[in-house]
Amino acid sequence: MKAGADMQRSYDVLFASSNKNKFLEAAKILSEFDISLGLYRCNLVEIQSDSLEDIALQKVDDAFSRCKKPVIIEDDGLYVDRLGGFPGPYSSYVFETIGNAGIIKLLDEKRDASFQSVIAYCDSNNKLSFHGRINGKISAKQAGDGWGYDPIFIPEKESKTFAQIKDKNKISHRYKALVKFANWFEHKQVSACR
Ligand code: ITT
Repeated sequence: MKAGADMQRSYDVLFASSNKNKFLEAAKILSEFDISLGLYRCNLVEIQSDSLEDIALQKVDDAFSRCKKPVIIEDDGLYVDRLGGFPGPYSSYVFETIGNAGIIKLLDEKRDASFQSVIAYCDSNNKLSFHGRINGKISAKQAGDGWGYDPIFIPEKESKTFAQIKDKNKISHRYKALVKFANWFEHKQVSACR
C-alpha cells in the first residue's frame, strides 16, 4: 500500500506504522483522552540498537520527515527473562521467523517476561518519548485469537493471555506509554492556548 494512503482527514496526531493492529488499539486508548489519531501507513526505517528508546526516536524522525505533521510512532519489545531479554528490540524479526511456537519451544519452567512500548512524538518544536511496561509470563501453549504475541503473553495478576482477556487496552504496555503521552499532550495543548 502507498505510504500514507490510510491517512484520515481530521485528527490531532498521526500514528505512523505498518501495523494496523497497533494503530487500532492506540486510537481506542487515546479516544478516552479526546485525542483523535490518524493512520499514516508506512514502513519506517529502523536502526539496530539494544534500546527501544533509541530506535523509537530515530523512527519518529523518519516519520516526521515524511508526513511533516505532528506524529507518533511506537516501538515494542517482548523481553523474556530466561532468554536474557531476547527478543526485545528484535521482536518483529523473531515473530516473522520462529513465531510464537518457536518462543514457546525455547522455554522451560521459568517463563517470566515483560512487554514494553516506547511511544515517540515529534512536531516542529518537540521530540520526546514515553515508556510503558507490563510484566507477565509466556504461556505453555498458544491461547486465543489475538494478533502478534497476544496468544502467548499472560499479564501479571491474570491467568489468561492478552488474546483472551477483554481489558488488554486498560493494562497493556501500549496503554501505559500512551497515558503518559496523553497527559503531556493535553498539557501542551492547554499551554499553547494561554
Ligand atoms: P511498525 O511498522 O509500527 O514498526 P511492527 O509490527 O514492526 O510495526 P514493533 O516493532 O513495534 O511493530 O513490534 C514488535 C513486534 O511485537 C511485532 O511483531 C508486533 O506485532 C508485536 N507486538 C507489538 N505490540 C503487540 C501487542 O500489543 N500484542 C501482540 N504483539 C505485539
